[in-house]
Amino acid sequence: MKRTTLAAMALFTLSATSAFAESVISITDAKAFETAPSALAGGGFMQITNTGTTDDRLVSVEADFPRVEIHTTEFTDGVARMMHIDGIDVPAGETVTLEPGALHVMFMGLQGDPLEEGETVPATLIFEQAGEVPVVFNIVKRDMAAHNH
Ligand SMILES: [Cu+2]
Repeated sequence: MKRTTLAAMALFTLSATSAFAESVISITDAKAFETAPSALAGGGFMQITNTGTTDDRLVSVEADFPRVEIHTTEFTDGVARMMHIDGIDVPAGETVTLEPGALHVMFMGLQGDPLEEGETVPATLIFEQAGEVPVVFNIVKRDMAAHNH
């Protein structure tokens, strides 16, 4: 088993729901873009790194919205279309990036309660191996390069 930092191990020990102590997931740059008042959904983005030696898979995301899904984006004739997927593989030793126009978390059912810059969205990522991994998405100003969300 690959050793990680003491801090990470200590955090992991505190996470009673984790099924396998070898699996270490770290999340960086978790963010969501502000949404228009009429938006029905907003996208969540982050980098997921698996520093362990066991392949893992993000299978669901829980947050305080009517529905939260994992989406990918497919382009057909230059038109982006989002598709609901079952999960995202995070192989051992690799980093998977969720970004606009690609894989993302979709916070759904925003009607009348848009994501606003400066707010945060606490969420729980559920992994097959690592179990529950808490994360906080920072809501930031919309990046024009990220226009399809
Ligand atoms: Cu989506």
